[in-house]
Amino acid sequence: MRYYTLLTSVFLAIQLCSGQSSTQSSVDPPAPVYPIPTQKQLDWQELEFYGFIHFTVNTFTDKEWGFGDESPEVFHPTELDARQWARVAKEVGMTGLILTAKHHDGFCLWPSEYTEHSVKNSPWKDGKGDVVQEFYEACKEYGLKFGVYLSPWDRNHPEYGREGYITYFRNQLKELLTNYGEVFEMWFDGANGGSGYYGGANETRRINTLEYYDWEETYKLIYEWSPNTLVWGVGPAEARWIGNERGIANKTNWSMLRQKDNLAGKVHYREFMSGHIDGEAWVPGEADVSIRPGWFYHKSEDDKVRSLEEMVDIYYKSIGRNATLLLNIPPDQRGLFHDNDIERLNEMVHVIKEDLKTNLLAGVTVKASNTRGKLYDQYGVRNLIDGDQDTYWTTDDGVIQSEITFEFEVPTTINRVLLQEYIALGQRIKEFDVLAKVDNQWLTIASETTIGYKRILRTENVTTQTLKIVIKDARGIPVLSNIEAFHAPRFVRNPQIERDGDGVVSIQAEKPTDIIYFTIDGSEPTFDSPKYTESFSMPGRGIIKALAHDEINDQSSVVIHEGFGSLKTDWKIIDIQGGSENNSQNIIDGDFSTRWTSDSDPETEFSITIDLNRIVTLKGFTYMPRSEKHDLKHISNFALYVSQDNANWEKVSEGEFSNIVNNPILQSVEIKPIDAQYIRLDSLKSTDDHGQIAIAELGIIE
Ligand code: FUL
Repeated sequence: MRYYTLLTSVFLAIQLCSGQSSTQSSVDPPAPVYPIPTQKQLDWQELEFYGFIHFTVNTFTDKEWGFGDESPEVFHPTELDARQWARVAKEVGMTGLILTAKHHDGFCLWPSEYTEHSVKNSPWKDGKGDVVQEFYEACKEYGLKFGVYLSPWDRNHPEYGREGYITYFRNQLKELLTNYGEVFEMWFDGANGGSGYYGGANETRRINTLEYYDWEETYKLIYEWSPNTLVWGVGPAEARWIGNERGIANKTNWSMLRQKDNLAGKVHYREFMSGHIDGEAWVPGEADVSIRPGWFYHKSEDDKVRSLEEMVDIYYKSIGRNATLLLNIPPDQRGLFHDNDIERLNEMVHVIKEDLKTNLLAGVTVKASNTRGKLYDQYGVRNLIDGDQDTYWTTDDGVIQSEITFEFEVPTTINRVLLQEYIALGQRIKEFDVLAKVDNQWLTIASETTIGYKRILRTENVTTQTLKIVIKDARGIPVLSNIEAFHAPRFVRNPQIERDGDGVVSIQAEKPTDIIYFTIDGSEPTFDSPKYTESFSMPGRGIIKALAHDEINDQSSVVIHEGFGSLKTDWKIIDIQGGSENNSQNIIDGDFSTRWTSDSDPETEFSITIDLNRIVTLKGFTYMPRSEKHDLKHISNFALYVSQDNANWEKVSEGEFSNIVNNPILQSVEIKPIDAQYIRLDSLKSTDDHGQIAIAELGIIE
């Protein structure tokens, strides 16, 4: 080793004396810090942003999970055009699309040889169509990667839960992986087992996901059929779920996972949000989220497309936190993306493009406290700003703590910092700071943990001539490929409109200097509308619309609408079965952060009866599950009864809150309008066999 060091310095000295170009280097690259990604995983990570398409019988039955007994007859898109999906995806910068070829209901969007439960028995194209084929061709035409979702759970198949289904499942996998073009990602959802049609058995079937599919063998077959396909989700997957359906990774996000533990059922899925610093396998996170509350299209959600603010946040909290973003846009009953979704997508991409438009670090003076091989360009700091992901800066062996300093020619305002590690050699950085010199003092503008493939920090505006990145701790010497900085325009966040239990409304803007304009008559607020100065009373039903305006930067938020029903102050819970009356007021206090819980064994189904204190024309009800506390269960199956006199009751709805475990959002159930004063909600089944069920709030739709 000493001999090597001596030789290296002699070589260096000769080079310096002869003024030789320092690019011909003999300094070894840094040793990898394991685990490291495969080439397939590296290529996949670079895709960054791709789309999800949830489309099947559910689109026509208005459900999130089909039971499996849907007739193929219901599948009848009138204007299905996969080229529209691909065109929109391409225009907004997506790199691929993944289609639900088969969701939990078992209906196949391609004419599978192995079942009659498919498009071939639907009226669409007289049973001669193949959505997967059309989708594949559209992806090809627009230069997008082609991906498929094949639900391991099949609520239609008679053999599900038994051996026969595994053969069926693998046959279908083979069809999808070999009959079309190359599949870039195979998506295996984790929801598996429960009630279903199962060929007419109409029963509950539970399986052990870890064992039932013999994933080892199944994966072997997949790679035989399609070696370049990246497998996502269950089994020894090459990429992982991010642990929620909100599209959000934790700030600390490792691309490693203790996969062995995971396969032994020892990892809670919440851990997926951060991965494991000591994970033995490279299993990077993919953040999936729908542009609407549900994964499938529901007309009732046309006005519930996620706000621009939320979409922008999702981008920064997924791609900006070392995850890929899989964004769902559900085609409607025509088989086309809805205009509202397209508009929001375009708005989101516009904001991101504006935010990250001009890299202010391109061409600035940059220095590092240490560079591997000293004067060699091979690992020099200019590699950080050369726009080339394949070149990197790194340090001498053993030098972890290090600093990179950027010197602007003139004082420059920044509020975004983008950093990338050269992950081919492993993910390393554990702790780093970003500092700016302001009035000759170092100001810490960010103190962070991981970087990974990409990290984008949103900071306050800071005007500085010197910016410094301080690497404080890492799993090995730092190896960074890129650093950029930007000055994003001010994005004015939506004002928050709240009404308390007494009917007092308050509206709050993000910054005290923002001016809020609002209306209460349903009209769109303009700069001529009243300015909000203090809270006001609005006990009855109504709608408030508001926008926030930043006069200095001349930027406005979007207009936010908040509809309120009548106050529930007159409501009374007159009966509660299967749980104590204590805290029952929390069910109707208008506050999602308080809750009521049922008895610990919800096998004893519970029911709640509410007196609305007046006859209303009821159009439905809402149920807000408790979303933050994970050891509490939710209602999965319900029945709703109504009455005008608390004596004669009529059942007006019965159903399932599908996917409530992974996506515990406000559940809205619409019914045929009916006059009622009393409502009774029966919980018929919970999301798990044991434990208490929590209810944050019940409401009505008038
Ligand atoms: C979930 C499924 O149960 C949903 O229906 C949806 O497909 C989502 C992407 O994954 O777990």
